[in-house]
Formats: sequence, structure tokens, C-alpha cells
Amino acid sequence: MPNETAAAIEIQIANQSAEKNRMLCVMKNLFEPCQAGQLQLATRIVMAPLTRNRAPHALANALMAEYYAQRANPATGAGLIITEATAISHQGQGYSDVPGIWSAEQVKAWQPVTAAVHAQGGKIVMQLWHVGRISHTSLQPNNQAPVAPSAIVAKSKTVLIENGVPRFEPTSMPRALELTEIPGIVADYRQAAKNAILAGFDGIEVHAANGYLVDQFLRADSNHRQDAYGGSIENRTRFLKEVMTAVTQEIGGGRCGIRISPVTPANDASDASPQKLFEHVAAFLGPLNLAYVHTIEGSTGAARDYQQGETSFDYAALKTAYQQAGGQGAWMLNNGYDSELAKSALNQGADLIAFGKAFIANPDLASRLRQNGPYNTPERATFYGGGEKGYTDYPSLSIS
Ligand code: 8OZ
Repeated sequence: MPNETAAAIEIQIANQSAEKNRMLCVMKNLFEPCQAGQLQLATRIVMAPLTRNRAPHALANALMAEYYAQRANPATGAGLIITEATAISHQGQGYSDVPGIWSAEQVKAWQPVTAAVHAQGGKIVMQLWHVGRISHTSLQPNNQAPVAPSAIVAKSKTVLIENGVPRFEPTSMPRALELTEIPGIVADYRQAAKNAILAGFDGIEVHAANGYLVDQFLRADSNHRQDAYGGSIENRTRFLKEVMTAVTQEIGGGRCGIRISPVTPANDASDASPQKLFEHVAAFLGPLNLAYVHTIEGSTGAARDYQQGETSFDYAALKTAYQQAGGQGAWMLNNGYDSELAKSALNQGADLIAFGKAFIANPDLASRLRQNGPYNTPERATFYGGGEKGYTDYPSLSIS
């Protein structure tokens, strides 16, 4: 082989190996640390918020502490746990036996949960929830109608539990919120964020997804208001902006996240042009110095390629809108992720991946992801309500 050719090949090999090293350096994996605002996370594996209806009287309890602690060690479980959706007020309740965070008693009830998670070296944020119209009169103060941006009933169901037996029940007809009531609800979010910190949480996530109150304001089909909170995109996003401003002022942006679901049809959420709407939301979020933005892709818990309106949603453009507005928070994605899909999302710019049902059935999900399974199968019959069965009794690898 002439010397020149040998030299050329050597250079080529050297270049290839430099490229490989560079790729290895920039390739993200699920098992490495991630700084999300003020949250120092040991891994990129997040436990998604999961409603489990095991908090009678809206109070957290010892069984819940055990459930979260089982999933809290980042070496085997989650780098970050997001709690089940937690009501900011009695009016914000829409399901039987879901927890709250509006009273001193509720704050106290959550403290053993956060302590148990921290004892495992874990991190936990609380998801703050107002269901709006996705409720039932039997769950509301004085059995009144639930509240919503407009008096439009959702084609949706809620979970009611009687004598320990869960059943799905159509949601009740809501009444439209008076303009004068809105500041009170924003104040409830602010207080809930403060309470979450008092309860020992590392931060909060505002639930702005899945057709609940914030999402009801965002979408044209559930918001027919003719005042400053309805009509234009600017107006429909006003409530979200006020809520996010309040919570970030109260506890600092670096301890706050937000969950959105731009195209989900969950709970009758519907809007003909989600792209413009959510890019506007993302641009607003940019300067808030958030810990993270959590996006559900497609239809919550179902098809990832679901779309609303005529065109498929451009998630890359959503991220660009956020970053161009100065957003530096971690970019968290969710919906139907497995190990391969997670790897590819991380290498296309995601920072954190939230796993839902997989965490119900696999307390040691990180261990299983690391060795590529096997995975326990989640049992739907025990998702909502009940006790230990289907909650704290899924086996870990070491004891299975
Ligand atoms: C399932 C059952 C009840 C509530 C959500 C909070 O979809 C929920 C929820 C999910 O975000």
C-alpha cells in the first residue's frame, strides 16, 4: 500500500474515532444526572403523575408513603417523582379519594410521604390540580355545580367510589365562573404551592393538561367567554399566565414545572388550532426560569400520533418557541415511552422522560430499564381505588 494511502486511511480512522467519542459525549442516556432548575436529579427517569384514588378524606396516608418510597431511590426507581394530581381546593376536586393540599391537616398528612421519599435519596414534586368541569356535584362544596370557564358540560366521566367500589359516572353540568371569582382561584394555586413546600416537596408542577381547568380556559371549544379570559389566544391563555406567575413568584421558578398536552382529546379537550395556542404558551413560559416543561405527546395514555385540527402537531417547533423566548428548563416528554423510544427522544433534545403505567407495575423501573426488562404488567382493575393490591404489591427484581 502506498504510504500516502496508508496515511489517508489513518486520518480517516482517527476522524471516525473522534466522531465516535464526540457522539458518546453528547449522547444522553436515561441513567445520568440532570439539573432541572433548582432540582438536581440523579437520573432522567421521571415517574409521571398517576391518579390512584387511595386518599380517603383527601388526606395522604402511610400506604401512599410506602408506594412512593418504593419508587423513590434513583438507583432503582425514579430520578424525580411527580405526585398524583392533588386538589388545590375543595372546589378543585373531581374524583373520589384523591388527595388535597389546601388545609393544614393535608400539609401534615403529606409530610411523612416527602420524608419517606427523601430517606431513599429521591426527589418529589407535587402536581397541583383544579379539575374545573371534570367533577360531580356529589364531590363539590354543598353539592353545588362544578365551575368552568363556560357552562358547557364535558363529554367525560369521573370516578366515584362507594363502599370501596369504583364506578365511572358522567361529569355534572358546570356553571361559568364569574369574573370576580378568578383571582380567588389563582390565589388558591399560590397557597397550594406554598403548602407543598411546607409539606416538604422539592417543588410543584401545575397540571395544565388533560382537559382540566387550565386546559379548559386554553381551548376554544370549552371556553366561550366574552371577557378578558375568552376569545383570542391572548385571552384564553390569561388564566394559565396568572397561575404560573403566582406560583413562580411564591416559591421561585426553579422549583416549578408545568404539564401540557397540546393535542389530547382527554376529558373532551378540543381546539381546532393547538399549534399557535401552545407556541404562545411556550413563549410565555420561556422567561419564567422554570425547572421543566412536561409535554404529553398525542392522546394521553393512547396514540402518540393523535392530532387535533388539520395538521400534525410540531413538537420541535414548540420547544423552539420555548427556547427562543429564553426557556432553559428541562424538556420532559411523556406518553408510551419504552427504553428505545426514550433513547431516541433524549438524543433528539429531550432532557427527561416520564413513565406512567410502567411505574405502576414496576417500582424498580430503572433497574429493569437498565437490563432491558423483564417488566411486570400493570393491572387496570386496581388503578383507581382499593388498597395494597395493585398498589404496593408489585414485585421488584430482587424479590421476585
Ligand atoms: C386518570 C383518572 C383520573 C384522573 C389526568 C389526573 O388525566 C388525571 C386522571 C387520570 O391527568
